[in-house]
Amino acid sequence: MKGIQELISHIDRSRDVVIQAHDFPDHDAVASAYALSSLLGINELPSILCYGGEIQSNSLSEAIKQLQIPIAASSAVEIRENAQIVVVDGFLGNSNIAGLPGEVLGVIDHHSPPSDPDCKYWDIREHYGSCSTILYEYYKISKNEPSRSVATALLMGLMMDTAFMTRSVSPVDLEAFSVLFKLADWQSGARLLKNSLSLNDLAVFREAINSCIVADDFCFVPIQKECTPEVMALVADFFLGLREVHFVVVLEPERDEYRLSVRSEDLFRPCDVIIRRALDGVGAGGGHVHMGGGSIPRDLFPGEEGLRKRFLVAMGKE
Ligand SMILES: [Mn+2]
Repeated sequence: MKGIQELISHIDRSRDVVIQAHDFPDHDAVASAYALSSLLGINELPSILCYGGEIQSNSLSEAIKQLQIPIAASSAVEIRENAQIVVVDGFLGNSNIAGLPGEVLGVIDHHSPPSDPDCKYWDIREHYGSCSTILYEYYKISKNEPSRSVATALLMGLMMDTAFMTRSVSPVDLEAFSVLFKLADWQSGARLLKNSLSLNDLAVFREAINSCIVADDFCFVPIQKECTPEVMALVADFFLGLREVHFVVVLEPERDEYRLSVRSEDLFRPCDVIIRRALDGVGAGGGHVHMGGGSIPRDLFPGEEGLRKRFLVAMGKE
């Protein structure tokens, strides 16, 4: 199995190592980056942690503060031309990774890649519930124990990506859960994760409840208010919690594009496949079986009803 020693064998110690979480990162991306840099640190390899875009999740910025995770926006760190970049929880073929200077040396991810990455080291485990679980295994195989802070971050990443162990959970995720649980400060972790909404977000939920269109078990939720990806994801999860609904698309406008958050409870309608089909020619997206997302530039937007129809067709319902 791949692991930290194989990654290290590709690293040139005379050049900077940069670990990059995907743009507008989530708990899993930041935890994976943090755990990887700590493990490299144990092997006397310093690294720089960064992410593209900004952090739009309150609970994530709180977690970064509390766990003292040394990560910053890529715009705020100096990255040299000859830096070696390791991307976690997403990869360059994907539209959500900021193009940084330097060479992409490695990719560690659990999303299905559009194509095989073209770099020296890659480790993609699509059947894992979180990228944090891969990093848990890197620690295990190298016989190192994550610090309390790293374990807490990893456990939060795992819990977030699996919706508290109810989605895409594989046996290794369960193992990671039980090991990390004993090492982590889960009380603080849980408090942060369970309080990611605020009263300000109620307006978005109110609008979503008023605007949703249900056809059979497909719920389409167009909202006009701009909101963070985190709130959008929670709106999507909320509708998926309705007994009659098995597939959800939440649509939200951003400055120059529309964003989508997609959820599925049906193995025969995996989010990544349906999203790519529905957005063919107008946008980009991807994800896993149970969750995914995408974006459509404003000038290609087919209209709310046009988009809803595209999803119906993609699911073979029309
Ligand atoms: Mn992830």
